[in-house]
Amino acid sequence: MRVYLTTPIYYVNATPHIGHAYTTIATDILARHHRQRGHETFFLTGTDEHGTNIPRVAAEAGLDVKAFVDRNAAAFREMTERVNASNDFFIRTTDPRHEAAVQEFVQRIYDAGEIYEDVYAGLYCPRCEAFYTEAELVDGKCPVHGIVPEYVEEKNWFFRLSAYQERLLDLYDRNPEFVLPRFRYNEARSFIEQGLDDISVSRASEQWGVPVPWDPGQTVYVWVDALINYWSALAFAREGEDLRPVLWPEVRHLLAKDILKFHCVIWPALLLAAGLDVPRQLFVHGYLLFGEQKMSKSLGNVIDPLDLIDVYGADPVRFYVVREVQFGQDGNVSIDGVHERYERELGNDLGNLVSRTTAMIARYRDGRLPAATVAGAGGDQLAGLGDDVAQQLESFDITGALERIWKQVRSLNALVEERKPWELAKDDSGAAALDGTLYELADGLRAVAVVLAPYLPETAPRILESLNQPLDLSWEGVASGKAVPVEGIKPAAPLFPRVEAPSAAA
Ligand code: ME8
Repeated sequence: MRVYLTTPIYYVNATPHIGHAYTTIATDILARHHRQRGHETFFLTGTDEHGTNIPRVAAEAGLDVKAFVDRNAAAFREMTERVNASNDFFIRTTDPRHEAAVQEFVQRIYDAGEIYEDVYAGLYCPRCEAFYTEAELVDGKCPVHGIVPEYVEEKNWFFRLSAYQERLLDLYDRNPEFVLPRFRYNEARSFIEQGLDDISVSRASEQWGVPVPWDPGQTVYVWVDALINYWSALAFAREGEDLRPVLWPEVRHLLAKDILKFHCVIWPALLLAAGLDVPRQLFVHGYLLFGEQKMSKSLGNVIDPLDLIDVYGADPVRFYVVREVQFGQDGNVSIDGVHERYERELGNDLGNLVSRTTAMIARYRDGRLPAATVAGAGGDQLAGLGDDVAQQLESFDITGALERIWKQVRSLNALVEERKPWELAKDDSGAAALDGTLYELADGLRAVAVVLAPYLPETAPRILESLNQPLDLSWEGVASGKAVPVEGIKPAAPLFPRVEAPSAAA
């Protein structure tokens, strides 16, 4: 199986906030999971650096445009690294190789007769880099940014999007899982069904962009330029190799609902026009809200993921965002919430279980984990875990899969309470039951570490280390009885040490 996963490429008009980190983290969890299962996996993220807004914001910052985009692209790259994303490449749309690919792509569509010249007159939100009709505005303002759009009138090149309605509807009807979740599929499909207008794919007044190859006085509309990254990157992401024949169209795009129309409607149409295959699948997630509002730089209500990572580390932040908000829905996030889950779930449920298990093996068995001799009284504790999680992650249910794993953590904790190893340790009659119980706990934790590794890539190896188990994260490990007999297990240091509560730290 081949899996090519993408995040949107983020605008460098601002610096990253936790909403950007969110999509990157979710995509990373899927990429790590697929690699674990031996699937050929490629994970792409990057930055969107053209558009009418960028020169303006650069000027406000008193910087040359190129210096400005370099600085902010570096901030996104840093965010990507700090959340511990395992991306295979980081694309920047100012990369000359991407720019050349954009020209080649639009030329194909032009040669196919799907682009024509006309006059554009209408409303444009420079923050969205999108055109709006009067009907789409809220109180005359952009529905996303709440700013009054600009009236634009210029000669543009237009793409015959309207001609793709039937083909798009057909695509949706043949692939009921083309867009997930289902309500987003319905949203995209009904948008297409309402009828599509041709779209402007060039700007006459903007120099900061990729020149239209047959009319170099104009630049390619930033959204067309940006979408093409998913295709262009494959040509040069790996030195000396063209991955396009290998990985296209095995692509799964992840994005939030703000950019559904561009990805679920315009992008497949552009691909069809260029004679290319449409993406395999798209997953549209919701918004992280802060104080019930969409977090965004322009609204000024953002959480900086790096500040949180400084305090809690990357794993707890990764864990929090996908656990707190059902992936696909909107949900509130807060700094107190991060702290609460850090203490209660990571510290108590998981961290203490590792501490207790290793401490009991050290104390009652002198650090020795015997081979599995006693079948657990409760049957196979781990039955179904691997299959359930794999199935949920295949349908992008990142939150559901994590809950399934947490159920396992809770049942291991329940096992300790039920079997009471400290009582079994009182005399020899309990020796076999104690061996069996300690084995089940260690083996269960080992399997949990493997299945959790995509979510907690730093913590998982530490769990295996504390149990002196091989650092093998392959999927086969998500099953019972794979813990190997070892010696020298010591009481583990806390995985999630105490952190000052945010109010105290502030
Ligand atoms: O739209 N909650 O870039 P962008 C959840 N350059 N996700 C959020 C979020 C929030 N509050 N805020 C941002 C662009 N995101 C274009 C994309 S792709 C060819 C071009 C995430 O910087 C989410 O993935 O505005 C959303 O779709 C994306 O950042 C928008 O990033």
